[in-house]
Order: sequence, then structure tokens, then C-alpha cells
Amino acid sequence: MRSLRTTLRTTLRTGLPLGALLTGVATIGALLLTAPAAHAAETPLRDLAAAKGKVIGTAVTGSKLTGTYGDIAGSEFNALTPGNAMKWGSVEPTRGSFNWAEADQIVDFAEAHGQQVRGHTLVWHSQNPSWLTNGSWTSAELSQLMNDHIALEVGRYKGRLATWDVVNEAFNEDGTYRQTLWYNGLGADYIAQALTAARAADPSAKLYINDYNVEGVNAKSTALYNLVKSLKERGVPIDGVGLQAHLILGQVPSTMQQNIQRFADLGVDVAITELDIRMQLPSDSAKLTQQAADYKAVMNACLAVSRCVGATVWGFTDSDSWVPSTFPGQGAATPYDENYAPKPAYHAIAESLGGGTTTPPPTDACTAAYSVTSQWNTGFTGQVRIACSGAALSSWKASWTFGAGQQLTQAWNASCTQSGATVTCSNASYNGTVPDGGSVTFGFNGSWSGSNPVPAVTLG
Ligand code: 9MR
Repeated sequence: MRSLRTTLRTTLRTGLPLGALLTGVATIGALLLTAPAAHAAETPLRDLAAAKGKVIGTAVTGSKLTGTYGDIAGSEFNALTPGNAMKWGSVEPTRGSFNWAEADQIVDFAEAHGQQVRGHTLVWHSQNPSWLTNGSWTSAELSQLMNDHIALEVGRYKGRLATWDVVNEAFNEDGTYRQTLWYNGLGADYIAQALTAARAADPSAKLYINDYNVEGVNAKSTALYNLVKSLKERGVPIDGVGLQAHLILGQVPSTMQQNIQRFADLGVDVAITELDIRMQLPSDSAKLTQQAADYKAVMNACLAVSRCVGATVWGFTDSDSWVPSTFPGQGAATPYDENYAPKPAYHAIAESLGGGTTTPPPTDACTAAYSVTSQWNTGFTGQVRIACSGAALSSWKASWTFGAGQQLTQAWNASCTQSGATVTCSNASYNGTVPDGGSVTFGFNGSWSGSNPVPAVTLG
């Protein structure tokens, strides 16, 4: 563990892209006055993507779409995929009794934020209601159940969703069909049947087949390729192929662009639908740098093929990722850390989309970032995030000088004193340790009048 002495560098960082922080007029003013140019120039990912006519999306959880999570989801992405809310088990937990609340909420949020929605997913072997999986059905019944489900769900959102993942994960790793409720009951043609039903229910939605471990050229992606080729030849309605891209650090397939191109050459679109890149925890600066390179490689493979419409990340923050619970000991797979600080991967995505003015967070340093999280007529709430990359701390002290007569009234997760204009805060007993690749925050309330500029924070 390197010490504060050898690695300390002090910077004022907002911790979040500017767009995500523009929640109050006073905050905007303060940031514009004082944020360094390199950070003030950050452009939201969705603006960069829009300039290229591409999608940059994220999977979301409806109940979290408020506060910072909602701000980032709304300001940085131009497409949303419900992570779970549209799956059969979510929408019809009991036969004939429906729960559309979360799905509706996400679609409403997307429309309010000018975002497109990717419906996910209609026909899958997983996350089905138990009444469906435990039932014993004739082929005719199964066929009716599938058609009715598609007609109902696609019909409900007709004209509002850009895209549907109609069939999900149809193949085994060796390229044979996965033995599922659908395959076993209806044969391989359940796929054509599902696509046909979806087209009938919403002729304007783009219809996809989606799978994982099909990013590079391999037996599974070749089986998918052959299927799509034959569906096209038969005139079955299929518009695109989704490559999920649940990847492992340092293992982006070298044939990814070639694979995307071969699908595009069949006359279908391609989308990266569930991108995340997991690593063994804890993360450190070398792993985060590798991850940034991996994210950039995936983005570049997509952007090199005109029919690749863009990428969706499977959760934008490490606090909302499926990885840690599924792969114990692994995580840190998304572009933002658990405290919503953008990671090098975020900057890599921005750069791949043409954002040339962003500066990656300083490496080999611990930094303190001050932000005003809310402000009212005489008071405000502030936060300081201390983050380390390539360094670590076992205790810390953060200080700053208020420039306009502000007065601290209360602090939490640190002990703070103010003497004259100078505020000094030391770690609480439980949050002195800041690991390499990690961060801690503390908060405070203060009073202000006239103006409330953001001060530079010194660590030491
Ligand atoms: O992110 C989803 C997670 O919350 C669920 O627990 C999990 C159950 O399988 O499904 C996750 O999403 C999956 C997606 O729907 C299809 N591709 C794989 C994703 C990760 O498991």
C-alpha cells in the first residue's frame, strides 16, 4: 500500500460529469465558475452518440430512477432496457394477473427523457413464471401461450418501443439448440413463430434475437449466423442480432468486428445489448485501465460497422450490476463505480464516441472532489468524495477555504471544524481507509448568502 506522502495529489473534481450534476441553479453557477476546463468540457455520452447516429443505452431498475441514479440514467444515455421488468415472470407472476407497474414506469421515464426503449425479453428459458414452467402443456397450448403473451406485451407498448429482444439465448455453446420449454415443445421453429407474432403486434418495432458468448466468431455465433441467414431467406421478420457482451477483463474477442460485419452482411442490424466487463475484486488502477481499453475495443468494433446501431451497458453503476451475486469475488464491471463516480471505462466510451476533450481521472493519486448536492435560499448540502487510483490511504484529512462567507453547520461521516473561513475535516473511525480503486464520501450542511462558490479541497 503506497502512502499519502508519496502519492498525494490534490485536484478539484466534480466526481460526476457536469450534465449529471446540473440539478440546481446555484450548483450550476458554482461549477461553471470553478471547475477546471478539462472537466467542464465533458459532453454526455448520449450527445456524443447522437452526433454519430448511435445508441448508447443502459439497463435500468425502475425503482431506482430517482436522485443521482435517475439523473445519470436520464442525462447520459439515449436508450433504456428494463433489466427485469418486462420478463414474463415479472409481468404475469400469476396466470392472468398482470403487473406492468415497473415496465410502464421505465417507458414513461424514457419518453420524458427523449430516450428509446429496448424491450427485453419475450421468449426465454429463464425468469418465466412458475405456473408456466411447472405446467404440462400440449404443443398447441404452448404455441397459444407464446402467441398470446407476445400479442399482449408487444401490443401494450405498440408504437412506443424501438426494439424488442424477441428470443433470448436460444443456443448452447456448441451451437446446438438449447433444450428449453419452447424448443422441446415446439421445435426450432418457435423462433420464427415468435418473430412473426411480434411483427404482427407492433410492425414498427425492430425485432432481434439476442444471445451471449456470440461476440466473436465461434461455434455458437456461427449457429446463430446460420439461423439468421435461413430466417432471412424464408422471409421471417428479423431486423437485428443482439450480442450481449458479458465479458471478462482482458478477453474481448479479437474477431468481434469481423463477427459483427458478417451479421451485417446478411442484411440485419447488430446491437451490443448487455455490455459489462467483470474483473476479480478488488479493482485497482491497472485493472481499471485494462477495462477501459476493453470497453473501447468493444465500442470500436461496433462503430467500425455501419449496421452496428450502438451499445447498451447492463447497468451503468457497479451498485446495480448482476455480476457480484452471480460470480462471487468478481465485479466492478460497469462504467461508474458504486458511488456514481465515472471510471476510466466511462471515459473510454466517451472517447470512442468522439469525445476528445475529456481527461481521464488522475492516476496514481488520491483526490478530493467537492460538490454541492442541493441548495436552498440560505442553506446548502455539500459532499466531498475522496477517491484513490494507484494509491491508497489509511487515514485522511480534507480542508478548504470558503470564499464567500459560507459557514459549516453540521457534518456527517467526518469530524469537521471551521476556523475563520477554513474548514478541516478528518475521517470518522470507520472510514479512514480508502483502498486503491475505491472511494469514501462525507457530507455537510452549511449556510450561505450572496454566492456559494465551490472551493478547492486539499488532502493532507
Ligand atoms: O440483470 C438481470 C438480473 O437482475 C437477473 O437476476 C438475471 C436472472 O437471470 O437476469 C439478468 O439479466 C440477464 C438478461 O436478462 C439476459 N442475459 C443475461 C443477463 C445477466 O444474467
